Amino acid sequence: TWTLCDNGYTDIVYDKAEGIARVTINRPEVRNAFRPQTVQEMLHAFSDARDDGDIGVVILRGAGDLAFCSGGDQRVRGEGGYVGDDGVPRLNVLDLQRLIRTLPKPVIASVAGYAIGGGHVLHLICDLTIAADNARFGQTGPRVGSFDGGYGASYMARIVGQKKAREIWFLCRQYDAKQALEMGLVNTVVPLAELEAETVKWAREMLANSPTALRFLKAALNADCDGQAGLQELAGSATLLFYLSEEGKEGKRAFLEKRPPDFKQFKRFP
Ligand code: 2NE
Repeated sequence: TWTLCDNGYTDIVYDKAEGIARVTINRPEVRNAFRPQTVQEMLHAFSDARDDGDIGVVILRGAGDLAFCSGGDQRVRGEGGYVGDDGVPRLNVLDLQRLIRTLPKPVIASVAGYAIGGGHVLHLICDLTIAADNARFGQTGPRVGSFDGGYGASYMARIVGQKKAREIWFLCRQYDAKQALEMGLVNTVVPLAELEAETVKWAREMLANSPTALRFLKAALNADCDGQAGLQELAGSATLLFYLSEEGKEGKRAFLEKRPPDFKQFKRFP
Protein backbone atom coordinates (compact mmCIF):
# COMPACT_ATOMS: atom_id res chain seq x y z
CA THR A 1 0.00 0.00 0.00
CA TRP A 2 1.44 3.35 -1.04
CA THR A 3 1.49 6.15 1.51
CA LEU A 4 1.09 9.60 0.00
CA CYS A 5 3.74 12.17 0.99
CA ASP A 6 1.65 15.31 0.63
CA ASN A 7 4.06 18.20 0.41
CA GLY A 8 1.64 20.48 -1.37
CA TYR A 9 2.86 19.32 -4.77
CA THR A 10 0.76 20.37 -7.75
CA ASP A 11 2.68 18.74 -10.62
CA ILE A 12 3.81 15.42 -9.15
CA VAL A 13 2.55 12.69 -6.85
CA TYR A 14 5.08 11.36 -4.36
CA ASP A 15 4.41 8.24 -2.35
CA LYS A 16 6.26 5.49 -0.52
CA ALA A 17 5.80 1.82 0.34
CA GLU A 18 8.08 -0.73 1.97
CA GLY A 19 11.45 0.86 1.18
CA ILE A 20 10.37 2.19 -2.23
CA ALA A 21 9.73 5.85 -3.06
CA ARG A 22 7.73 6.68 -6.17
CA VAL A 23 7.74 9.96 -8.08
CA THR A 24 4.92 10.34 -10.61
CA ILE A 25 4.87 13.27 -13.01
CA ASN A 26 1.23 14.28 -12.93
CA ARG A 27 0.49 16.42 -15.97
CA PRO A 28 -1.20 13.90 -18.28
CA GLU A 29 -2.98 16.69 -20.21
CA VAL A 30 0.41 17.61 -21.74
CA ARG A 31 1.78 14.04 -21.87
CA ASN A 32 3.58 14.76 -18.57
CA ALA A 33 5.71 17.57 -19.99
CA PHE A 34 7.62 19.37 -17.24
CA ARG A 35 7.65 23.07 -16.41
CA PRO A 36 10.07 24.62 -13.86
CA GLN A 37 7.55 23.96 -11.05
CA THR A 38 7.39 20.26 -11.99
CA VAL A 39 11.17 19.98 -11.87
CA GLN A 40 11.33 21.91 -8.60
CA GLU A 41 8.92 19.42 -7.06
CA MET A 42 10.85 16.45 -8.45
CA LEU A 43 14.08 17.89 -7.01
CA HIS A 44 12.33 18.14 -3.65
CA ALA A 45 10.95 14.59 -3.77
CA PHE A 46 14.19 13.00 -4.98
CA SER A 47 16.10 14.86 -2.23
CA ASP A 48 13.66 13.45 0.30
CA ALA A 49 14.17 9.95 -1.11
CA ARG A 50 17.91 10.42 -0.89
CA ASP A 51 17.76 11.51 2.76
CA ASP A 52 15.21 8.92 3.92
CA GLY A 53 17.20 6.04 5.39
CA ASP A 54 14.24 3.70 5.00
CA ILE A 55 14.16 4.17 1.23
CA GLY A 56 16.34 1.87 -0.86
CA VAL A 57 14.96 2.28 -4.39
CA VAL A 58 13.19 5.12 -6.23
CA ILE A 59 10.74 4.73 -9.11
CA LEU A 60 10.12 7.52 -11.64
CA ARG A 61 7.04 7.30 -13.84
CA GLY A 62 4.34 9.37 -15.51
CA ALA A 63 0.64 9.55 -14.69
CA GLY A 64 -1.60 7.54 -17.00
CA ASP A 65 -0.72 5.09 -19.75
CA LEU A 66 -0.03 7.52 -22.57
CA ALA A 67 3.27 9.05 -21.50
CA PHE A 68 6.20 8.78 -19.15
CA CYS A 69 7.25 12.33 -20.01
CA SER A 70 7.24 14.46 -23.17
CA GLY A 71 10.10 16.74 -22.10
CA GLY A 72 10.03 20.46 -21.49
CA ASP A 73 6.64 22.16 -21.64
CA GLN A 74 6.92 24.06 -24.92
CA ARG A 75 4.11 26.42 -23.91
CA VAL A 76 6.31 28.01 -21.23
CA ARG A 77 9.55 27.95 -23.19
CA GLY A 78 10.71 31.56 -23.09
CA GLU A 79 13.77 33.29 -24.46
CA GLY A 80 16.40 31.80 -22.20
CA GLY A 81 14.76 28.64 -20.91
CA TYR A 82 11.52 27.40 -19.40
CA VAL A 83 9.79 30.21 -17.50
CA GLY A 84 8.03 29.71 -14.19
CA ASP A 85 5.70 31.94 -12.18
CA ASP A 86 8.71 33.97 -11.02
CA GLY A 87 9.45 34.95 -14.61
CA VAL A 88 12.94 33.44 -14.48
CA PRO A 89 13.97 31.30 -17.49
CA ARG A 90 15.42 28.00 -16.30
CA LEU A 91 16.80 24.67 -17.47
CA ASN A 92 16.53 23.16 -14.00
CA VAL A 93 15.95 19.67 -15.42
CA LEU A 94 19.76 19.48 -15.68
CA ASP A 95 19.92 19.76 -11.85
CA LEU A 96 17.40 16.92 -11.67
CA GLN A 97 19.48 14.78 -14.02
CA ARG A 98 22.50 15.21 -11.74
CA LEU A 99 20.45 14.45 -8.62
CA ILE A 100 19.14 11.20 -10.12
CA ARG A 101 22.59 10.32 -11.41
CA THR A 102 24.31 10.84 -8.06
CA LEU A 103 21.51 9.59 -5.80
CA PRO A 104 23.22 6.74 -3.93
CA LYS A 105 20.30 4.37 -4.47
CA PRO A 106 19.00 2.72 -7.64
CA VAL A 107 16.42 4.72 -9.61
CA ILE A 108 14.07 2.82 -11.95
CA ALA A 109 12.24 4.51 -14.82
CA SER A 110 8.88 2.84 -15.32
CA VAL A 111 7.84 3.83 -18.84
CA ALA A 112 4.35 3.60 -20.28
CA GLY A 113 3.74 5.48 -23.51
CA TYR A 114 5.98 8.27 -24.71
CA ALA A 115 9.42 9.04 -23.33
CA ILE A 116 10.29 11.89 -25.64
CA GLY A 117 12.79 14.79 -25.72
CA GLY A 118 13.87 15.82 -22.22
CA GLY A 119 11.57 13.03 -20.99
CA HIS A 120 13.64 10.52 -22.91
CA VAL A 121 16.81 11.84 -21.27
CA LEU A 122 15.17 11.44 -17.86
CA HIS A 123 14.59 7.71 -18.43
CA LEU A 124 18.14 7.39 -19.85
CA ILE A 125 19.63 8.86 -16.71
CA CYS A 126 17.78 6.41 -14.45
CA ASP A 127 19.75 3.30 -13.53
CA LEU A 128 17.23 0.88 -15.00
CA THR A 129 14.25 1.20 -17.34
CA ILE A 130 11.24 -1.10 -17.32
CA ALA A 131 9.15 -0.42 -20.41
CA ALA A 132 5.55 -1.27 -21.15
CA ASP A 133 4.89 -2.69 -24.60
CA ASN A 134 3.23 0.60 -25.62
CA ALA A 135 6.34 2.66 -24.81
CA ARG A 136 7.80 4.90 -27.50
CA PHE A 137 11.18 6.56 -27.28
CA GLY A 138 12.92 9.39 -29.10
CA GLN A 139 14.49 12.82 -29.15
CA THR A 140 12.89 15.82 -30.84
CA GLY A 141 15.39 18.59 -30.07
CA PRO A 142 16.62 19.34 -33.58
CA ARG A 143 12.98 19.48 -34.74
CA VAL A 144 11.80 21.87 -32.02
CA GLY A 145 14.95 23.99 -31.75
CA SER A 146 16.62 22.40 -28.74
CA PHE A 147 19.20 19.79 -27.79
CA ASP A 148 20.72 18.11 -24.77
CA GLY A 149 24.42 17.80 -25.45
CA GLY A 150 25.18 16.71 -21.88
CA TYR A 151 24.17 13.31 -20.56
CA GLY A 152 21.50 13.28 -23.26
CA ALA A 153 24.19 12.93 -25.92
CA SER A 154 27.31 11.49 -24.30
CA TYR A 155 25.65 9.05 -21.92
CA MET A 156 23.21 7.98 -24.61
CA ALA A 157 26.19 7.13 -26.83
CA ARG A 158 27.68 5.03 -24.02
CA ILE A 159 24.43 3.05 -23.96
CA VAL A 160 23.52 2.64 -27.63
CA GLY A 161 26.84 3.41 -29.33
CA GLN A 162 27.96 6.43 -31.36
CA LYS A 163 26.24 5.56 -34.65
CA LYS A 164 22.86 4.89 -33.07
CA ALA A 165 23.07 7.98 -30.81
CA ARG A 166 23.72 10.14 -33.85
CA GLU A 167 20.77 8.53 -35.65
CA ILE A 168 18.46 9.12 -32.67
CA TRP A 169 19.44 12.78 -32.39
CA PHE A 170 19.94 13.71 -36.06
CA LEU A 171 16.76 12.11 -37.44
CA CYS A 172 14.38 12.55 -34.45
CA ARG A 173 12.63 9.25 -35.17
CA GLN A 174 10.54 7.34 -32.65
CA TYR A 175 11.40 3.80 -31.57
CA ASP A 176 9.05 1.23 -30.09
CA ALA A 177 9.71 -0.81 -26.96
CA LYS A 178 11.10 -3.79 -28.89
CA GLN A 179 13.59 -1.60 -30.78
CA ALA A 180 14.56 0.09 -27.50
CA LEU A 181 15.25 -3.30 -25.95
CA GLU A 182 17.40 -4.33 -28.92
CA MET A 183 19.43 -1.11 -28.53
CA GLY A 184 19.98 -1.68 -24.81
CA LEU A 185 17.99 1.48 -24.04
CA VAL A 186 15.70 -0.45 -21.66
CA ASN A 187 16.17 -3.49 -19.43
CA THR A 188 12.95 -5.32 -20.18
CA VAL A 189 9.57 -4.93 -21.88
CA VAL A 190 6.35 -6.13 -20.30
CA PRO A 191 2.65 -5.90 -21.19
CA LEU A 192 1.26 -2.53 -20.06
CA ALA A 193 -1.00 -4.21 -17.48
CA GLU A 194 2.06 -5.72 -15.81
CA LEU A 195 4.25 -2.61 -15.74
CA GLU A 196 3.63 -1.59 -12.14
CA ALA A 197 3.98 -5.12 -10.73
CA GLU A 198 7.15 -5.79 -12.72
CA THR A 199 8.70 -2.47 -11.65
CA VAL A 200 7.98 -3.20 -7.99
CA LYS A 201 9.37 -6.74 -8.42
CA TRP A 202 12.69 -5.35 -9.69
CA ALA A 203 12.74 -2.82 -6.84
CA ARG A 204 12.16 -5.55 -4.25
CA GLU A 205 14.93 -7.71 -5.69
CA MET A 206 17.37 -4.83 -5.29
CA LEU A 207 16.08 -4.04 -1.80
CA ALA A 208 17.10 -7.56 -0.75
CA ASN A 209 20.71 -6.85 -1.75
CA SER A 210 23.43 -4.96 0.14
CA PRO A 211 22.66 -1.21 -0.10
CA THR A 212 26.33 -0.35 0.29
CA ALA A 213 27.33 -2.69 -2.54
CA LEU A 214 24.67 -1.14 -4.79
CA ARG A 215 25.76 2.36 -3.76
CA PHE A 216 29.39 1.66 -4.68
CA LEU A 217 28.49 -0.08 -7.92
CA LYS A 218 26.36 2.87 -9.03
CA ALA A 219 29.15 5.31 -8.13
CA ALA A 220 31.77 3.15 -9.88
CA LEU A 221 29.72 2.80 -13.07
CA ASN A 222 29.12 6.57 -13.02
CA ALA A 223 32.81 7.29 -12.39
CA ASP A 224 33.70 5.42 -15.57
CA CYS A 225 31.82 8.10 -17.55
CA ASP A 226 31.77 11.18 -15.33
CA GLY A 227 35.40 12.26 -14.96
CA GLN A 228 36.29 14.19 -11.81
CA ALA A 229 32.62 14.56 -10.81
CA GLY A 230 32.31 10.77 -10.97
CA LEU A 231 35.43 10.31 -8.89
CA GLN A 232 34.09 12.77 -6.34
CA GLU A 233 30.91 10.73 -6.03
CA LEU A 234 32.79 7.44 -5.67
CA ALA A 235 35.24 8.97 -3.21
CA GLY A 236 32.39 10.46 -1.18
CA SER A 237 31.01 6.99 -0.62
CA ALA A 238 34.49 5.73 0.30
CA THR A 239 34.79 8.57 2.82
CA LEU A 240 31.46 7.57 4.33
CA LEU A 241 32.76 4.04 4.91
CA PHE A 242 36.04 5.40 6.28
CA TYR A 243 34.20 7.63 8.77
CA LEU A 244 32.38 4.52 9.99
CA SER A 245 35.67 2.65 10.59
CA GLU A 246 37.68 2.61 13.84
CA GLU A 247 40.69 3.96 11.96
CA GLY A 248 38.71 6.97 10.76
CA LYS A 249 37.23 7.53 14.20
CA GLU A 250 40.69 7.38 15.85
CA GLY A 251 41.79 10.47 13.89
CA LYS A 252 38.78 12.48 15.04
CA ARG A 253 39.01 11.28 18.65
CA ALA A 254 42.74 12.08 18.89
CA PHE A 255 42.11 15.63 17.65
CA LEU A 256 39.28 16.22 20.11
CA GLU A 257 41.30 14.66 22.98
CA LYS A 258 44.34 16.80 22.04
CA ARG A 259 46.68 13.78 21.71
CA PRO A 260 48.66 12.28 18.81
CA PRO A 261 46.62 9.74 16.83
CA ASP A 262 47.48 6.05 17.31
CA PHE A 263 47.15 4.59 13.82
CA LYS A 264 49.64 1.77 14.58
CA GLN A 265 46.83 -0.34 16.02
CA PHE A 266 45.31 -0.76 12.56
CA LYS A 267 46.37 -3.57 10.23
CA ARG A 268 47.56 -2.88 6.71
CA PHE A 269 45.70 -5.16 4.29
CA PRO A 270 47.48 -6.37 1.17
C1 2NE B 1 4.68 13.25 -26.91
C2 2NE B 1 3.99 13.25 -28.26
C3 2NE B 1 4.73 12.36 -29.26
C4 2NE B 1 2.58 12.66 -28.01
O1 2NE B 1 1.82 12.68 -29.19
P1 2NE B 1 0.21 12.43 -29.12
O2 2NE B 1 -0.27 12.45 -30.54
O3 2NE B 1 -0.08 11.23 -28.30
O4 2NE B 1 -0.38 13.64 -28.30
P2 2NE B 1 -0.50 15.19 -28.70
O5 2NE B 1 -1.84 15.44 -29.26
O6 2NE B 1 0.66 15.62 -29.52
O7 2NE B 1 -0.34 15.85 -27.27
C5 2NE B 1 -1.45 15.93 -26.36
C6 2NE B 1 -1.44 17.29 -25.73
O8 2NE B 1 -0.22 17.42 -25.00
C7 2NE B 1 0.48 18.58 -25.45
C8 2NE B 1 0.06 18.73 -26.89
O9 2NE B 1 0.28 20.04 -27.34
C9 2NE B 1 -1.43 18.40 -26.78
O10 2NE B 1 -2.12 19.51 -26.25
P3 2NE B 1 -3.56 19.95 -26.79
O11 2NE B 1 -3.43 20.10 -28.27
O12 2NE B 1 -4.47 18.80 -26.42
O13 2NE B 1 -3.88 21.21 -26.05
N1 2NE B 1 1.90 18.34 -25.34
C10 2NE B 1 2.57 17.23 -25.62
N2 2NE B 1 3.87 17.36 -25.39
C11 2NE B 1 4.05 18.63 -24.95
C12 2NE B 1 5.17 19.39 -24.56
N3 2NE B 1 6.42 18.87 -24.54
N4 2NE B 1 4.96 20.66 -24.17
C13 2NE B 1 3.74 21.20 -24.15
N5 2NE B 1 2.63 20.53 -24.51
C14 2NE B 1 2.79 19.25 -24.91
C15 2NE B 1 3.82 14.67 -28.83
O14 2NE B 1 2.90 15.39 -28.05
C16 2NE B 1 5.12 15.41 -28.91
O15 2NE B 1 5.91 15.20 -29.80
N6 2NE B 1 5.32 16.34 -27.96
C17 2NE B 1 6.42 17.28 -27.97
C18 2NE B 1 7.70 16.61 -27.54
C19 2NE B 1 8.83 17.61 -27.51
O16 2NE B 1 9.24 18.11 -28.51
N7 2NE B 1 9.33 17.93 -26.31
C20 2NE B 1 10.32 18.94 -26.08
C21 2NE B 1 11.71 18.47 -26.46
S1 2NE B 1 13.01 19.58 -25.98
C22 2NE B 1 13.25 19.15 -24.31
O17 2NE B 1 12.45 18.49 -23.74
C23 2NE B 1 14.47 19.60 -23.60
C24 2NE B 1 15.70 19.72 -24.22
O18 2NE B 1 15.82 19.42 -25.50
C25 2NE B 1 16.82 20.16 -23.54
C26 2NE B 1 16.71 20.45 -22.21
C27 2NE B 1 15.49 20.34 -21.57
C28 2NE B 1 14.38 19.90 -22.26
